[in-house]
Amino acid sequence: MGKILCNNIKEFNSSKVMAKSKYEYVRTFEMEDKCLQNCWIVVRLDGRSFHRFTSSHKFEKPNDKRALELMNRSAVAVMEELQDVSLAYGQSDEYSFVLRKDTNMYNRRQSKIMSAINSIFSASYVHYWSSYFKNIKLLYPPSFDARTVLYPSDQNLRDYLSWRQADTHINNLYNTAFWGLVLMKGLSNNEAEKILCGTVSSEKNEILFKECGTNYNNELPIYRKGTVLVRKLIRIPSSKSKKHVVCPLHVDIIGDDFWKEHDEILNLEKIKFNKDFNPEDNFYIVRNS
Ligand SMILES: Nc1nc2c(ncn2[C@@H]2O[C@H](COP(=O)(O)OP(=O)(O)OP(=O)(O)O)[C@@H](O)[C@H]2O)c(=O)[nH]1
Ligand SMILES: [Mg+2]
Repeated sequence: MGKILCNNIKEFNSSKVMAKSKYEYVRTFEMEDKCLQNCWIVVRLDGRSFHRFTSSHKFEKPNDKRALELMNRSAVAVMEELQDVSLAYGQSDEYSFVLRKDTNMYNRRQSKIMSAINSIFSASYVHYWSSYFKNIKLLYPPSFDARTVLYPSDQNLRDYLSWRQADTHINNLYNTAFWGLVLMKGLSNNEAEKILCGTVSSEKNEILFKECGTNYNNELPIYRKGTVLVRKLIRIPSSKSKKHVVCPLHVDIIGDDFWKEHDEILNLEKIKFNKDFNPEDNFYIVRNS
C-alpha cells in the first residue's frame, strides 16, 4: 500500500515539472527584497509586550539572570544554525544579530533572513525555557518582533552597537536605582520616580550608594554591559582537537579595545584561535560547525 502511494506522488511531481500550472504567474507578485551588497545586515529582535510577560512569570527585578541566560542560549541557537551571523549583542528583551557583509545567505533576501532568525530564536526560547526557569511553568507563548537594518560602513555598525550598549547602561542604571529605592528602601513607585526624575548618571550612582548602599560598579557585568556573543576556536582540556565555540562576553564594545582584540569580525577573517582562553569561562560548543 505504501509503495503504491509513493509511485503516485512521483508521477504527480514529474507532471508538475513538465507543465507549469496556470497559477504559476502569482509568483511574479513577490517583491524583490535583496539586501544591498557590501552592507552589514543587522536583525534586531525585541520581546513583544515583555512588560506583561515578565510580570506574569514573576521575573526578578530589575534583572533576572535566568531570563538573560535564556536569551543568550536562544541567540547561540541562531549562531549554531546560521554560520554567517558573526556577532550578536543582547540586553533586556532584545537581541541584535550581525551578518557578515559578504553573506550570501538566502541570496541576501531580507524577509527570509529576518524570519529565519526570529523563528530559530523564538522556538529556542520556548525549547530552553525549562532549563533556565526550572520550576516555573511557561504560561503562554512568548513572541518577538523583528526589524532589519543595513549599515554600509564599519563605523556605522560600531555606532549601532554602541547605541545599544549605551542604552543598556542608561536603562540598567535607572532600573537598579528605581528598584533599589522601592525594594530596599520601601519607597512607593511614585516616590522613587520623583527622586530619580531629571537626575544625571552620577546623581543616580550617588543615590544608589547613599540610599541603598549599592556601588553600581559592583553590579554584575551581564547587567551593566549586556552580552556580546563572539565565535572562537578553543582547545578544551578534555579534547585534543580545537572546538568551534561561541563565547558570551560582558565587556565594553564602545571603545577600540574590543574591536582590536576581535579584529577578525570587521576584517571578515576566519574564526580565531583563542590561546588565552580560560576553561573557567563560559562557552557554548557550536553543534553545526
Ligand atoms: N522584571 C524584569 N523585567 C524585565 C527584565 N527584562 C526585561 N523586562 C521587562 O521587559 C520590558 C522591555 O521593554 P520594552 O521592550 O520597551 O517593552 P515591552 O513591554 O516588551 O513592549 P514592546 O517591545 O513595545 O512590545 C521592560 O520594560 C521590563 O518590563 C528582567 O530581567 N526583569
Ligand atoms: Mg519589548
